[in-house]
Amino acid sequence: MGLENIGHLCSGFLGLINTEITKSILTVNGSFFFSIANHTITLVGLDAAYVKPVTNTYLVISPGQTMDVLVTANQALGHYYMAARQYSNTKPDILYFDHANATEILQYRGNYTPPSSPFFPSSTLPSYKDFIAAANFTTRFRSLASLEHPTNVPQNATTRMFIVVSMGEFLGPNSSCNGINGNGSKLASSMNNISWVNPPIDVLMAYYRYISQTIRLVLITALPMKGTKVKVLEYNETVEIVFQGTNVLDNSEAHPMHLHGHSFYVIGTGIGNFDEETDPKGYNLVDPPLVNTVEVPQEGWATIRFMANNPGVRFMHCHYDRHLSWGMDFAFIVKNGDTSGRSMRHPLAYMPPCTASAADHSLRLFDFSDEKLNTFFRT
Ligand SMILES: [Cu+2]
Repeated sequence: MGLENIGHLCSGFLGLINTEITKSILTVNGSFFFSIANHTITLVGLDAAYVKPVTNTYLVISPGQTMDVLVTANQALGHYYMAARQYSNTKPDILYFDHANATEILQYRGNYTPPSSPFFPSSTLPSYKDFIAAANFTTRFRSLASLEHPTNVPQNATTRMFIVVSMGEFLGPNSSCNGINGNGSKLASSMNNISWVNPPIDVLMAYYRYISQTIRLVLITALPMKGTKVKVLEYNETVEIVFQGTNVLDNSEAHPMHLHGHSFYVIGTGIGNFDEETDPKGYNLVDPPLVNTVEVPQEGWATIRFMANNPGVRFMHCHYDRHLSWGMDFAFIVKNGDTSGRSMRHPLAYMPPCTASAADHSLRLFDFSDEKLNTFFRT
């Protein structure tokens, strides 16, 4: 934050980054509401791309997201709190999270007697569980889509993926964990039931040496499989991903999905199970926001599209640290284009030999074709 000495009627620029500092699980590794007492704020950028201005009395920001916000100092000379508090998008009965407010003071320049205590945005900072307030803000994002800043939304997709993002558990009868049901289990996260395991060598070197067969994935259950799975994309493929949240283990929450190396358009989002017949009819292919993190809503879905034009290994993961470390991750390998400027560099000729076994180099490819939509939610 940086509005501690602003002139009257001046406009200030505020860059907000949710850095998801991990103090402990369920404390500050979360989404946040933000508001400034007596002032409106105008969102003009998301993840370094312009959006049509959104003026509001508060905002909500997910882990990993960045926002550019304008504030005009048009109130009486004084001191005003800028305050943030957690937006807890878990079940209503989960209350053991950090309820502290993070604050700084917006302080006007000039000759005046400051109040004994700054004003606090009591009426505009939403409450911790205000799902409606969060949705009312995030559903207003639109790209600028002007002549100077046009959009380039893929109108069709050459690769379609349906990815279920879910919580789960690993059973461990000999574990020292009490587990979520007292059964010694450990919490897990997964994407299409695969809980990511960091490979013993880097994925790019594995790609240069070995690629094995496509596999079919099992349906989503509370017991994911551990694995290191990647999806290989041709250069310039247009990719569509539908992310579907679940209520497995009665544990639905939002997941801010983040892609390395590419921005993507968020063309649709909704609550409940994605309907492949009706939901695509509501896609925004004109001015969707261009971002690198999208929050898949609690018990809902989100659809993104992007062009795979940045060769390399591109990690995709939930930006909640705990979900990332529990396995809600996978990687794309974007293949080279037709020129050296559109290609990864070759590995160095004098790269030291890898000591991992050949089996460790074997990566398997996602195949989403057998997924059944109606199995993802508990009944
Ligand atoms: Cu997550």
